Amino acid sequence: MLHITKLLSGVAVASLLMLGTAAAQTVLKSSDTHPDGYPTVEGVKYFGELIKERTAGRYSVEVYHSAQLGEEKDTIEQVRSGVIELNRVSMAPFNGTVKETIVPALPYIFRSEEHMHTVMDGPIGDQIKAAFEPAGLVALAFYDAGSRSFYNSKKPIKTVADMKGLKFRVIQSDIFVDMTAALGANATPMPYGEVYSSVETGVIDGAENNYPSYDTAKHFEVAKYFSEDQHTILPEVFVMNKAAFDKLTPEDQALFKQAAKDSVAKQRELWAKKTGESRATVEKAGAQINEVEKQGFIDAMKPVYDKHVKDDVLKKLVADVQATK
Ligand code: GTR
Repeated sequence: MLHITKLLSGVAVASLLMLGTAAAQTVLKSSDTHPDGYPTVEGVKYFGELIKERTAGRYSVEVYHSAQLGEEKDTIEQVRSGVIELNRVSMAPFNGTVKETIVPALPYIFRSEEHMHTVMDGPIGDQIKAAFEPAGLVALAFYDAGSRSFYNSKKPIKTVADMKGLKFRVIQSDIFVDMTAALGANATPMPYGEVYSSVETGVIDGAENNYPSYDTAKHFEVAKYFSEDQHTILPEVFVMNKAAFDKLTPEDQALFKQAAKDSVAKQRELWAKKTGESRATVEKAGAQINEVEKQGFIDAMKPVYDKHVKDDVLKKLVADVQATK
């Protein structure tokens, strides 16, 4: 080997070595609707660094942020069909296909972010993760997304009565449509990327989201009243195409799961920091933040539970979440 190397020029050796490395590498594609630097994007990048390091470069991840691969619903189809291997999305668009995701999407199901963590880090979270498999996906991790609240261009919402007649964009899930209707307002599900211009042109009065989304998508520029009703504390999900996951060796599968788990701690840390920063940014830019009489909102949710928590599996899950301390 040594004298063969001697026969080849330095350049040829270098390119041979590079070819060798390239052949052994698999780059997994991951999508995210958020811009570079957003906590979910950084969480997945961290996962990528961990698997690269732990597989000695055999696997790495390329994150296509800023909706480069399309709006969330389209990218869900891409990861289910294997066009991309990974995706970080909200769980709300899965409410119609993976019924267990209904539970964390229910308004006011979680008493606090700590309660959500306890539930989703435990056996209930495992049951929800397992429910993704028939949809062709392996749920690798849940990431923080804080709480979602309504914001609009017209006025502060203090009580349920203030919601009357307002038009909101909601995330694409029937639960969110029915929740908004139960509060006396109108809901239009539409892709995230259309929210800004729809509020700007008056097609809708506002939307609902957490502070980092309200900030980074610049929705505060067109809808300055942010009312903290905190209707959901729905975590994000980081998924992998099941066929791609099944192709990994059992050792690599364990390694991917561990890296995903390790990325959760990182993402939560980044999330907490970003939430505070975003709140400060929007306030500085003129957003009017107000507290809401939450009990009225909670009381109005009975029809949503009655309609969506129908079968025994969901009833038990809801009871189990409520019983979790
Ligand atoms: C964000 C979430 C995104 C997307 C967006 C939306 O909070 O992180 O994945 O679902 O909300 O409302 O469409």
